[in-house]
Amino acid sequence: KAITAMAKQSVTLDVLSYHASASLDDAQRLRTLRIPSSAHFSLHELEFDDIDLTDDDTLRACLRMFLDLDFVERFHIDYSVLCRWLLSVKKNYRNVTYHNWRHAFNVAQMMFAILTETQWWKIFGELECLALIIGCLCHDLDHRGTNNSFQIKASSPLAQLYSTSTMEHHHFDQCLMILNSPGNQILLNLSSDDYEKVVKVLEDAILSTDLAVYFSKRKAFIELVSAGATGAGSADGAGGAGGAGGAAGAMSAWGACDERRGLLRAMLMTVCDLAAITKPWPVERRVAALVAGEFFRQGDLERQNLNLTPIDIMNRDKEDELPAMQVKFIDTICLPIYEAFAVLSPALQPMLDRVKSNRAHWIDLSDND
Ligand code: 5BB
Ligand code: ZN
Repeated sequence: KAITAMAKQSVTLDVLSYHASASLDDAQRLRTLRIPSSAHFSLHELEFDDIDLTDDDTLRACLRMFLDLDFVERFHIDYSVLCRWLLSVKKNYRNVTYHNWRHAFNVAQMMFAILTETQWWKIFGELECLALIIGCLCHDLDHRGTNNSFQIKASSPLAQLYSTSTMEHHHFDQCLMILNSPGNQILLNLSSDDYEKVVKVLEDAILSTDLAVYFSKRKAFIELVSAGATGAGSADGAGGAGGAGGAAGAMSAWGACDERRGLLRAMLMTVCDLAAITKPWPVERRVAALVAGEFFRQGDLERQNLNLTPIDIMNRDKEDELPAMQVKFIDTICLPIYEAFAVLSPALQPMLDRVKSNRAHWIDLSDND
């Protein structure tokens, strides 16, 4: 539906006007906290679980990631500003069941673990790594627990502003607003050239978390991965002695080409966003219940407010079918991408193994009733 320029402007103002920065006092308190090592928080582990961390711990863990990736030194980030920015990011997540601060934190931890355990941080370089970590922390900002199709069906102001990737555009807007808020400007000391590069990679990264974008890029990505595995993309890896050398050689083909590296970054965002499916079974079972809770709440809203019958995944009456839905989710969305990533790095094979073992658990649960 087309709307007039003036109506669009008023929608824009309406959507973009709300923004809350964290207080200086809270930032000063965080600034004085001791920051334990990454090992203390298990930040390098692919099977990381945030369950035992307090909210303060999650903030300290984020500071640890920024320090260990050398962002604070390299980009001359004012530590007090970083503390305030982190608190503002956290504050701009809502108390929804799944798409909350904890989810964003877990996605960032997974990005940190993958970048460090595969050594891919060398392929992306500091600037893109900074954008990826900021992107993970901000990729679901101000999520309302409802998806893009709900925004369209409810003709929400957000849907009037953006007709595709509705929520993802909003997450990016929120991200930029916080980055531009006085006292929160962690990118202030970058050259204008570097600033523009980070923001472009950041936009790409956040928009890539739309499942529709993932589907549009997946085929090209998987083809490139298989081509590399059979030698077509590994001409520069010819001198590599042994498997590890060959793998590093094959990866340098991704690093050398802007387009391929962009594709890798986009797929990496999805891999981190969906990583709950790669966690040990007790974690996966717990998180799946949170996802289901949020879906069911959207279904309730559709019934109450829009007078619609929700689709099965959002219909509380179909709760029994949850295990079967998870199997379908794994087969159609998850397995192909984690298979490709296990080919790219043997360090990521454990993620694929756990997707398969979680699949067996969900099959078990769907059979036995
Ligand atoms: C996913 C795409 N969606 C538009 C329609 C439903 N499907 S699904 O059939 O693959 C599906 C996925 C059905 C049920 C699901 O959860 C029931 C508890 C899920 C599912 N989605 N399960 C999960 O464990 C997770 Br994690 C997710 C991801 C939820 C966020 C969706 C955003 C995707 C961004 C790439
Ligand atoms: Zn997400």
